[in-house]
Amino acid sequence: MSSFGVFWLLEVGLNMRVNLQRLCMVRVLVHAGVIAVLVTACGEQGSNSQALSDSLVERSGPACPTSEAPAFIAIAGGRFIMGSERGYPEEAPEREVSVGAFALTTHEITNADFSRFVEATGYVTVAERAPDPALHTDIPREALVAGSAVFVPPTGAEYWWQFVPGASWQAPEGPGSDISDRADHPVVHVAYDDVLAYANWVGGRLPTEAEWEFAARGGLEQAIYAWGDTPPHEGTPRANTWQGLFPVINDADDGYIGSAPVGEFDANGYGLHDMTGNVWEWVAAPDRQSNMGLIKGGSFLCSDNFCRRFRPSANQPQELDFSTNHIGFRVAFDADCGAEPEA
Ligand SMILES: [Ca+2]
Ligand SMILES: [Ca+2]
Repeated sequence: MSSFGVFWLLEVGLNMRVNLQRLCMVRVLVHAGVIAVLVTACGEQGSNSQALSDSLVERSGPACPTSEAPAFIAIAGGRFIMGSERGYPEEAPEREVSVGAFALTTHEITNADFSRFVEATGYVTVAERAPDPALHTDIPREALVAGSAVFVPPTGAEYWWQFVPGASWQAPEGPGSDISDRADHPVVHVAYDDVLAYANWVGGRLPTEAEWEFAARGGLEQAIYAWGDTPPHEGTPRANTWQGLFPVINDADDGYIGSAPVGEFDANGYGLHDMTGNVWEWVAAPDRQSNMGLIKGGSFLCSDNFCRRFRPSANQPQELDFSTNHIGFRVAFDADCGAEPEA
């Protein structure tokens, strides 16, 4: 499995993205007009944890919940207008799409949920696996360490995403941090294989992008947000996003600088929480060949001045073998498992 990272260097009206394929996890510094890219790690692993991962990621047959499945709600499906012509260019065109009946967990998968999975299976996430030096002879051995990307508020001209050795779902900000007081927060630092492995364990799968967007809209037709057309920051906060000037001023008017416990904000029309913000959510990737997938919903880092992708129609490309501290997921189930649609 190859691994590479994408970091966003600047977003001033447009996205300027640098694809660093085969450089894997990188640390990007922007200083005095000079961009320095430091290779720090790649994502190959030939150990038992890789074999375990492979065995848990593959699935077949209907996606029906096991006894370990978190709370979910059945959604009847239907036709809806997907996308938007009032957002970023990639959201267009608006098109009519049909979605069949399915079910979706009411919350983002939490640290407590993921802990049960790891305890039961011994699964080791992508971010926790040290790269295999034999597969990366061109990279200094000391640079091949496990870790993940963490948002670090800049104090100067440095870039705000940093590769932190040792950062993982159990240590979201790196060594010294933990999740002891975040059991009900969404799990983060999970790459695509990690979320597939968890979904398989609970009998589920990832929602398609269309299913996710249909669910996020909560029955509203072409509303800008999951609750209507009122911006998230007007009146009572409706979601955990970023208020203030990203990336330096986080007013936290919604009560949270980072992630929030799942379900802190009102559910949408289908009874689903945090389809807007808190953490981004993986949706099913059409194929694995390109190593690119999509995430939906925005996160606690999405602000009006930087990334207004906390709308149902928005999306963001994401490398499948890449993890950060603002990407999580929720799980879908098929409809033919005996659950009666409630929405
Ligand atoms: Ca917030
Ligand atoms: Ca979310």
